[in-house]
Amino acid sequence: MENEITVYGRATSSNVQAVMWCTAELGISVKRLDYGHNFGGVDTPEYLAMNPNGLVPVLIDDGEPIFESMAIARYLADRYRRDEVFWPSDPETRAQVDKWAEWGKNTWGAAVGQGVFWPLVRTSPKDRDPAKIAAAMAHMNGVGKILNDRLSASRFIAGDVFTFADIATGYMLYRYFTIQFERHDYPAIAAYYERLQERPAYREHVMVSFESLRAEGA
Ligand SMILES: N[C@@H](CCC(=O)N[C@@H](CS)C(=O)NCC(=O)O)C(=O)O
Repeated sequence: MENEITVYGRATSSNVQAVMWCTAELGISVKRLDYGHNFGGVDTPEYLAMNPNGLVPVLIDDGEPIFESMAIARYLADRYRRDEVFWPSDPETRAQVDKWAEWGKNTWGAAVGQGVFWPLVRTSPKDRDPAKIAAAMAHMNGVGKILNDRLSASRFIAGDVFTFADIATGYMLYRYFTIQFERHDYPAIAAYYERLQERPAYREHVMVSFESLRAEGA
């Protein structure tokens, strides 16, 4: 019998969402187990042996556990390669995709997390620091301009076709567009978000309610 691929992590975690979206785009089936936040289970010795950070996601294929969502996604893309466009095997061609994947996760995704998700969803109004939020939003808008400019010139982040980099760039967009705040007008980002929503895997794994994560009064 073939080994079952297991993802540990709740469906409401954005990092789990990126991994699950990737598995669906690769056409591989995985078992996802609810761990983390209200489900707990991440502070046991067994879980910490898989990921000493006590965070989700963790992936088990047929070897050692893998943590860090992008390390997991890259592993899956390498091992279950869909085609030479989504995740090219040539290092130079792949780097052109991967530079945007890294940027999507660590620059854009982080800016959305710090600019709106953490302050407006995960932090109670009484604990918010308006000056800090304004600075984080200004930073997010600056990064958003880079994204909007890029997407004005190409349909997807690494070019005109959907690649691995779109997972790392697109997984925070559901939150970006559903959290209530005064969004800057970035038409190319909005059109890109529409394009991503045409993908069943995006709708299933990324467009997941985050209501259970709201801090008191948020
Ligand atoms: N850099 C890590 C971050 C992992 C992370 O921060 N996970 C969050 C959820 S998005 C978590 O485990 N939070 C605690 C919990 O759910 O119990 C990754 O990309 O996998």
